[in-house]
Amino acid sequence: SEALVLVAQQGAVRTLTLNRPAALNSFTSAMHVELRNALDAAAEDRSVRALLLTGAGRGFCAGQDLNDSGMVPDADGRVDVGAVIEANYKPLALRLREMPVPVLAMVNGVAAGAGANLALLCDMVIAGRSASFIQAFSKIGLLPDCGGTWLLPRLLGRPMALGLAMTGDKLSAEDAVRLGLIWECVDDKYLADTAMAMAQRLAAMPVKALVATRRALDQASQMDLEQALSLEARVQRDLGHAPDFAEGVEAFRQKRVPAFRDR
Ligand code: T3D
Repeated sequence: SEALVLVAQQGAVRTLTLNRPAALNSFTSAMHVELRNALDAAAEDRSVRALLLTGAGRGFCAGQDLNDSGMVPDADGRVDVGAVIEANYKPLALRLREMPVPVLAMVNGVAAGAGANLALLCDMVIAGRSASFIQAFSKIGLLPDCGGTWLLPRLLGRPMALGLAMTGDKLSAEDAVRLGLIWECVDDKYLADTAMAMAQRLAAMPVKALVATRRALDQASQMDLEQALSLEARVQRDLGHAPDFAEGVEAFRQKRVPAFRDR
């Protein structure tokens, strides 16, 4: 049977493509397993220096597949949605935030429910003009999962976060840029080239420092200034001892392009 997650590599950029286009790449348990395995393989492979996440066909990801067998009611006649979150969405979200390389979402179409928050968990999001983001959860009596409750108020502030989560209204890619929710929106025909160019650009950068930056930003958001300054000193000390820093400074002095290798 065909892979539910397609894996490809161009240079140092690993591309993972959710591949259930007939159901807008919504998540089954089987697709979760394949995505976890693909993320683990990318994390372990030193030749990978950036990750690009996208969807096959006209959608990015429509969240949980509402027809998947995991959705079948238990003996009490109730669906254990919490178990699905613990088993599948929580490990996915943590894996994405702990990837040892920058992670870029290329949102090629609708991103709904957990699919929207999957994109927003990534380090950068580039969307096609026809793409959209929908916090679909409220319409079926759930709350935003896959990190939504944590991400949305941080990214948008409480008013927009709650408004989008309560209404489940569709947010266009252009509005998502305007709100600062995503990095960029480009015409659909330029999406693949634009996203790959950005992924290649990140892959050529000091990846170890980029990942340390992601981690420090998230940690500092829970700190006061003094704690954040101490965190910066601690992380900067480590980065300053890493070969990439020596290479960056030497390349600057020699007026040449640096060759970064750390990961
Ligand atoms: O266990 C748990 O539930 C816990 C996890 C929860 C996390 C979640 O993600 S909850 C939210 C689940 N997602 C949704 O509620 C979104 C449902 N989908 C939609 O609202 C719409 O499909 C979209 C707005 C995303 C797109 O609309 P549109 O008109 O462009 O496409 P469509 O015609 O609705 O969908 C195309 C096909 O994909 C269609 O199949 P068909 O009729 O051609 O055979 C549709 O049924 C299928 N599809 C879309 N989303 C899902 C889906 N099939 C299963 N599950 C889906 N989520």
